[in-house]
Amino acid sequence: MTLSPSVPAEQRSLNGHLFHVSKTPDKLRHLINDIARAAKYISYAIKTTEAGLAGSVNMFGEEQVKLDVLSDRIIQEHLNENRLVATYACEEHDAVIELSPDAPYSVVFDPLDGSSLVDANLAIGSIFGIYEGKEIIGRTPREQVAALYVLYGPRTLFVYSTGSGVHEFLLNDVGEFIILREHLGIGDNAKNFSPGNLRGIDETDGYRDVVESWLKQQMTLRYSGCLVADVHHIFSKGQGIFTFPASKKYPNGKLRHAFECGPFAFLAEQAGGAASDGSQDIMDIPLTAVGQRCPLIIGSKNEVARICSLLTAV
Ligand code: AFP
Repeated sequence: MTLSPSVPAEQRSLNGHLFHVSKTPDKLRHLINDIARAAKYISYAIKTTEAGLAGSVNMFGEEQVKLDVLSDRIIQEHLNENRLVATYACEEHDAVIELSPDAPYSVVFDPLDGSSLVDANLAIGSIFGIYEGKEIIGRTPREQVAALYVLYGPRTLFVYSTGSGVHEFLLNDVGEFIILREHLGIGDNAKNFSPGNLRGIDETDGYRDVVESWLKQQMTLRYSGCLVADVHHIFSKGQGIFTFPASKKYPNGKLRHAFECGPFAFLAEQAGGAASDGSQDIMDIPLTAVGQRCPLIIGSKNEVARICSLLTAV
C-alpha cells in the first residue's frame, strides 16, 4: 500500500490518477469525474440539509428521507449533463431509465445507502456500478467496467476501481479528491466480523453456527447498519467479513443486486477478496430486475468460503 507523499504530484488528484495510473479511457474518466462532482454536492447536502422525512416512498415501500430524494436528483442531473449515459437504474425507481440512447455507458447506483441512519448522524454512502452499452438487465457484475463508492463519514472518501486495483481518495478542504491509499487489499483471513440480518439467525440454516464460530474465535464485531461503511471497514483494515443472508422477512436477502452487491463484488475481487450469495460468486449472477435482491457474504476469501460451506452444510 502506498501513501500519498510517494505518489507523483500529477497522479494525486482523482482525475490525474484515472488518467496516469489507471489509464482509464477518456469517456469513462469524464463519467467518473462527473459522479465525483455529484458526490461533492451530496457531501455538502448532508451537512446542510435538515434530516427530515420527504413524505414519499420508494419502489420497496420504504420512506424516503429528504436526503435520499436530493441525492438521487443530484446524481441524475450530473449523469444527464454529460451525454455519456445511455441508461441508468437506481434504488429510487423501479424501471431502467433512458437518458441518451447512443451514449457509451449505463450506470447503476444507490444514491444514499444507510439513509435510515441520517438522523443518528452515522456514516452513510453512495454506490455506483458502470457498464458499457445501454443494457442493464441481463448483465452480470463481472461485466462492469468500473465500480466505486463514496463514504460520507467524519471525512468524505471516494473509492474506485476500473479493473486495476482499488484506490482511495479523500475530499480535501478545497473540494478536490486527493489520493489517500493506492491498491487497497483484502487479506485471505478475517479478524473482524459484520453480521447483518442477525434477527434471522435461526431462520437461515447454518447462520447461528457461523455467528457462534466468530464468537468462539473472539473475532471483533464491527457493524454500523450502512453497507458502505461496513464494507469500507474491510477495505480499510485489509481484512474482515460482512454477511447479510436470507431470512423469512427477506427470502432473497435485503441488499439489491444491481447497485449494492454487484459493485461491491467487483471492488472486493479487485482487492483480492470475494463475494458470494452463499453458493455462487456474486460476479456471475445475472441482473434480472432493477429491484432484484441477493444474499451477500463478502470480504476475506477464506472466510467467505468457510461461511458458504457452513450455510449450505445444514
Ligand atoms: P437503509 O438505506 O434503509 O438505511 O438500508 C441500509 C441497508 O440497505 C444497508 O446499507 C445495510 O447493510 C442494511 O440495509 C442493514 O439492514 P438492517 O437495518 O436490517 O441491519
